[in-house]
Amino acid sequence: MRNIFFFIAAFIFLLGCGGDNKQKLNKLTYINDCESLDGWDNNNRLLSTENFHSGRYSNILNTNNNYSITFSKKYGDISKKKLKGVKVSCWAYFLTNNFKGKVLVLNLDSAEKKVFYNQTFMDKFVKSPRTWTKIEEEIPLSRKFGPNTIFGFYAWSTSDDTILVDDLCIEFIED
Ligand SMILES: [Ca+2]
Repeated sequence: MRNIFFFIAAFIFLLGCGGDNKQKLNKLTYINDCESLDGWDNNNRLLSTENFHSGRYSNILNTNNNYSITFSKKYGDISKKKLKGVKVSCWAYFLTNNFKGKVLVLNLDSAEKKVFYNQTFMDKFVKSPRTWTKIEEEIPLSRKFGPNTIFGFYAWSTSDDTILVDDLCIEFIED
């Protein structure tokens, strides 16, 4: 019976960010539930054990810690195909009624310059404080990028109010 539960858990994990897109069954989805930060930049990131969406940890954003754990990976190490878009998501927990000033950032850099930047504003999604809310946006990419382009993804706070984020996910959608 235990094996069945493991199989179901593994299958749910493979589905990625949620939904039924076949793309999520390959290695184009990167998720961090804040339980293990191996492979993600975790410089001085604050973790909360008091409130979380999954497991036992979430990531605290406040005045002194403006950035969440950060995904950073070279395009050539993600896919050899042209991308038609990227879906970013996380779960967020606001402690106050001020929903402004918190964003998910998708940032693409080449060696020479910034090549693409998108902010997903959390206040479009959050309806009430002290409840976990899913923040999600599919960002179309119309141009081609070189294999050395770095895809960066993180949550960013530009206001003083403390929030928690958990289950950060970035999914690459091939053309
Ligand atoms: Ca978690």
